[in-house]
Amino acid sequence: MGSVGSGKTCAIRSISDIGVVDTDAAATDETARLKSHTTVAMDVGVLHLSDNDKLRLCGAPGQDRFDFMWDILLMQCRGLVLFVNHANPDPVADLDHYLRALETRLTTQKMPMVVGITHVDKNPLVPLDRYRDHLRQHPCKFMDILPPVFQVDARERTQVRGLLAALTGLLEMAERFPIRQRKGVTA
Ligand SMILES: Nc1nc2c(ncn2[C@@H]2O[C@H](COP(=O)(O)OP(=O)(O)OP(=O)(O)O)[C@@H](O)[C@H]2O)c(=O)[nH]1
Ligand SMILES: [Mg+2]
Repeated sequence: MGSVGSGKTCAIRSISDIGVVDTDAAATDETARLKSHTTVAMDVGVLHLSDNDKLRLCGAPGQDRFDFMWDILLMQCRGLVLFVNHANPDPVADLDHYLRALETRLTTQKMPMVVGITHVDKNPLVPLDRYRDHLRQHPCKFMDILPPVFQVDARERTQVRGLLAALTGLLEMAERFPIRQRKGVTA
């Protein structure tokens, strides 16, 4: 999930071992000022981790008007990557917007999550600690631990892979260790 143009579709295209099924359509609203196409339903890709393990990758639309897809995708979701476009005018507000959207939907469950900050190359002098501070100051109930924040270029396979490796680590931890034993763990 994450803001329009943050790189959700791009990240899945960078990493998927199968041809990505996307639902990009020509942008006709204010999104057209940012880019020519936008996701209207979902992207689907697959990453093979080993002979037996694979991650199914689903990309959500960034636009609020397609938020019914967030409900559908979150129903089947095991872990979340939240993308934030660092070059947007107020990216911390973007982060907060999607956190609130998640909080209203994930009322009874925990969801492992990592945060990927994209387009840092366009705004390299602004530190990423602002996102970590915001997460620390605005914890959400669905968060089991404070989500790690990474700089990532969604066009770079190795960087997206790193992000997903962190998420699979969190998933494994959630499976192996009960919540009570992990109290106080931060990232
Ligand atoms: N300069 C720069 N460009 C990036 C980076 N990451 C992704 N991009 C580009 O940003 C654009 C992201 O577009 P999409 O992947 O369609 O964005 P999206 O998040 O799927 O957007 P919606 O589907 O509209 O919500 C692409 O043109 C990428 O090539 C980055 O770190 N730096
Ligand atoms: Mg997209």
